Amino acid sequence: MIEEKKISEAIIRTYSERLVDRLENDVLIAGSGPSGMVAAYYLARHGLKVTILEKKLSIGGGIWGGGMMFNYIVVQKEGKEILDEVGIPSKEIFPDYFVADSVLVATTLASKAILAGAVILNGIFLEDVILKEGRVSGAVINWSAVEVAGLHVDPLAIHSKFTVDATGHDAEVVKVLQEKSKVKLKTPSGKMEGERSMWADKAENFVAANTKEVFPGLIVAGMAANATFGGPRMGPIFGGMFLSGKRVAEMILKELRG
Ligand code: 48H
Repeated sequence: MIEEKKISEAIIRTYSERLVDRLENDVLIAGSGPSGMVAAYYLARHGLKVTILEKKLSIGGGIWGGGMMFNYIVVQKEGKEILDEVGIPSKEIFPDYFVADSVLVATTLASKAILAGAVILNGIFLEDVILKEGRVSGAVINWSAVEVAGLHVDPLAIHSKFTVDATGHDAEVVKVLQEKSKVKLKTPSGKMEGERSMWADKAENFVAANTKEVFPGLIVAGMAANATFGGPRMGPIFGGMFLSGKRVAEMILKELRG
């Protein structure tokens, strides 16, 4: 006979144990868009303890909508190599313009990251960072539902060796760090430079090149890198997002593993 309280206990106990386990991380990634999930996949595959915080209930960020809800994304050769590696088929429509089904991209990247060992905590958002002795050392978190309801509920906090801002156009982690702590960022002006209008070719090169530590302990990835360092947008071409995620993993693995 199925007992209701056992269903509840199974969920509560398992989730609570996982949450306690995730109080300490090698890497915390805010945002489960393409850059965050690719970073999580490569980091977890190399044995690092990685947790993604995702504000929404659904993973994937801007992947699902493709371009204007035509649910395909475009990647170039370097991006296609990452799709190949995780087993997502793509089709070359013009030389070096490959299309992939955006629903398959979102679901496969999530599945690969989780199966590699990453944990996604959805419905939870990073509302602030832990800033100690000049280094971002973790995240202040809360239920997204608390924010939506406008409730006054104090947050909890979790530690990490590195935090990644993969929150997309809004660069929410960099923004909160700048607004609250008035720190000097490693950008030309020392502040967030802001995203520029579309120039796809320049933007795609810009994103990987500017996936870097913007403040001790805090790395920017994906559109958050362009927003932080003043790069243009690129529209629904995602190779740069994937390469940015891979670059995050390479940088952190070098730091932590040498
Ligand atoms: C937890 C949060 C928080 C928070 C937001 O926007 P994303 O898909 O991010 P990227 O940078 O990996 O990919 C960008 C791409 O999707 C895109 O928008 C492109 C290529 N645009 C080009 C153009 O010209 O428009 O995903 C970010 C994720 C989302 O799922 C948010 O819900 C989540 O981050 N998020 N999660 N804590 N504070 N803020």
